[in-house]
Amino acid sequence: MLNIIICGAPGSGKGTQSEFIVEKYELKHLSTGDLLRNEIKGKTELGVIAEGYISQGQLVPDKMIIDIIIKNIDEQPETCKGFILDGFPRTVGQAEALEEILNARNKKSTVLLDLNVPEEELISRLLKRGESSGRSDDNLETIKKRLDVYYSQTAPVAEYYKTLNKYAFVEGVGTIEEIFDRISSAIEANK
Ligand code: B4P
Repeated sequence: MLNIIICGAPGSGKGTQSEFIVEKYELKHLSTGDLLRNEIKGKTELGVIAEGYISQGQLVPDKMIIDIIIKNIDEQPETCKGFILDGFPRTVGQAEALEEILNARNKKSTVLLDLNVPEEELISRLLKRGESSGRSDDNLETIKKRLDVYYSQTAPVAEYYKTLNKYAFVEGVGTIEEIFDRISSAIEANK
């Protein structure tokens, strides 16, 4: 079973690359960003709470996200070949919880892919996406807040996976195909 974590700053291409990983390795895609946006779209109680955090560029509380992940992992059939965890874990608390959740189910994380992209490129990609995405967080002010949150709360997750010897640096600039080739090599080297 492959349980791949894809990590990186906002706009680093996590969602874009996850689609290719899903296709090649037949994994179940769990994007916490997409799951939250579905809740917001459905105007659920959880969605209303999440929207307040997301539109301010903040992370939603760990407990809320961990509950969503547990539900989605437990919903998968026995035949599931594994997961691509896109945008989760985003804090060390979430990372510790993930490892416990997987251990309790006799599963293991495979590797964390750390997509690295310079800040100017991230901002330009997200502003471009904002022209059509309709997302409340794709504007310059909120993008800057999201980057601050990433450096202070999410970057330590990569350090945590280095201590577990499950870390792969991925250069995130280039064509989508070039980056996917680097990702495939990192997965092959760690599976
Ligand atoms: P996410 O949905 O995870 O969004 P993201 O970080 O903005 O996007 P991603 O990196 O996937 O970028 P994409 O591939 O689309 O999170 C949104 C919010 O939800 C968070 O800020 C937070 O509030 C909340 N949240 C989510 N998970 C949470 C958690 N675990 N805990 C707490 N809160 C959580 O790429 C961006 C753009 O770049 C696209 O337009 C794409 O076309 C372009 N692009 C991609 N690759 C490219 C390339 N190689 N070259 C040029 N452009 C490229």
